[in-house]
Amino acid sequence: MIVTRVTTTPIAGMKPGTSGLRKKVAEFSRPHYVENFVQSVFDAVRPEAGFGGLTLVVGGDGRFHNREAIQTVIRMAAANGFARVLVGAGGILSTPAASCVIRAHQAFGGLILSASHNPGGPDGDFGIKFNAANGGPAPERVTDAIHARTLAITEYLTVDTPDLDLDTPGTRALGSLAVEVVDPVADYLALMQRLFDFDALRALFARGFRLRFDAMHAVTGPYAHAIFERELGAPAGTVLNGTPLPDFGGHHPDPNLVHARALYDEMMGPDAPDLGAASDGDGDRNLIIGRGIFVSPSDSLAMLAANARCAPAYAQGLAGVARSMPTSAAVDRVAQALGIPCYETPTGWKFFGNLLDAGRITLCGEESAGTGSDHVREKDGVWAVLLWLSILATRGQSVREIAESHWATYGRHYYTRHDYEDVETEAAQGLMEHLLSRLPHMPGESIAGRRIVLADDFAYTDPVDGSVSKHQGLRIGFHDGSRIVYRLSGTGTSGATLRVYIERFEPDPARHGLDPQTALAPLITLARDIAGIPAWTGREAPDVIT
Ligand code: VG1
Ligand code: CO
Repeated sequence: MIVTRVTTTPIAGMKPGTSGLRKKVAEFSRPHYVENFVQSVFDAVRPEAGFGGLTLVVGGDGRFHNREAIQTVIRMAAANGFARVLVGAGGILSTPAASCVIRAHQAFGGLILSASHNPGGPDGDFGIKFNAANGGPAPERVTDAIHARTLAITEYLTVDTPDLDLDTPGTRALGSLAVEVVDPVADYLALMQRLFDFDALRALFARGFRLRFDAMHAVTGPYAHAIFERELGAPAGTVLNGTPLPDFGGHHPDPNLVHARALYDEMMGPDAPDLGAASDGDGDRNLIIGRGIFVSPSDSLAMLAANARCAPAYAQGLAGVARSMPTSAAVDRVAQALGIPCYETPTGWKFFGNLLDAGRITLCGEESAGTGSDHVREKDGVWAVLLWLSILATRGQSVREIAESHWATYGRHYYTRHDYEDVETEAAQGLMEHLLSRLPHMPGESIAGRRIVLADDFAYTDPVDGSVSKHQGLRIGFHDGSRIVYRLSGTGTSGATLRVYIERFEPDPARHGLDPQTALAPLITLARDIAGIPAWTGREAPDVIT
């Protein structure tokens, strides 16, 4: 095997965002693009002794360009001296499964090829992220080093070989590199069997419980078919859109109330199943809808935390919990009642890694439909559904009953997120900068009858390693505990997306049955006015409301 050193020059714009590097497929298809980024990752993380003896995990969500990129990564892994590559058959590994495989096989790390909830296909998005030996997304220190390297790169290493067969399980040699094509589901299924009582869940389905899981033609199809239908005995047809397609069937694999509308409508309909769920492109998100009731991700996190003991893995209780800053404080109330710590981190799963590794938290989540635990180092869509199923099986109640009793106990955090997508970048930045400049004067002011008690630019000091992350979103808090947060997305690939997060606490059970848009209407108006959203963006209304 002859290693080729290919001369290259830096390509601008390779700064990983909230979750890896995401760009249009057209950009990733440019000569040297994937190679430059992958070599920069290798250069940034290479141990002093090199990659000899080490294992790299590779897989993706099956989107357009997945296979081409995997072939490139494998050649470069061989040239860079790795001993072994584990690759999911068909190039498939969901993000949580990749995390699981890295941990189960003591790999050095992994490259996950996905742009997650972003659309796919030739005109869609592609992405790459590096996960470390703990199975979790590289922390900022590492992504900064990768970015620095992309700006200084002069060459990459590869080998000249024909494409490898990625579909037939088994081990093949590429020079001194062993390429093992593995079942993408096996390790993950084994882990789920250790965490949950599969007999109890089988009994639930045997009693006629009805689940509808929309895999959105994305990566969770094979996992959902194997676990819900084959292992747990849910009837065929439980899993919808279960075959991963390179363009996700032309749909946007984002499990929200806009893109998973058909599931939502079915769950609100006359003969709705007991539980409706969906996951995103790379399988790390979860949408939870009960019969006639949508459970917001922030509420879902709180309800999972309050009921986690229903699954064997969490029967001993939780060490602590964490949520991203824009996520509602519903889980904080559960933590307080349980007498366990609750951490508030910036947006992005990488910020949970240290807390999980240190054993400070067991469960964590984000308002963007991400929930997970210490079983892997990623959020995990199928896992969240299994935990919900465990709770429903143990409590023998409906999703609605569980939600309503939760609110009666802890109070309800009305919550919504309004997204303004593909806004002109300068306009979005102008809005944020202008707002930022006004924050220092805000505390003490009253607007529309609400007194501002907090106005800041959220910064986070990691309690484990002391690292500081600044500029993580603008927060405005009011005397009654209600809150507005503004952030610019770090996962988009064109223009800017402004996210506005709005929250209000309602202690009175007589007022827990409102539509969140109604319950939050005055705050929604306030959020628009404070930031001058129409004036800056030219938009009168958000594109997506969740
Ligand atoms: C979004 C979500 C964030 C999530 C990230 C990756 O980031 O808000 O909570 O961690 O996507 O999720 P942003 O910067 O666009 O707000 V995934 O499922 O796309 O990997
Ligand atoms: Co995702």
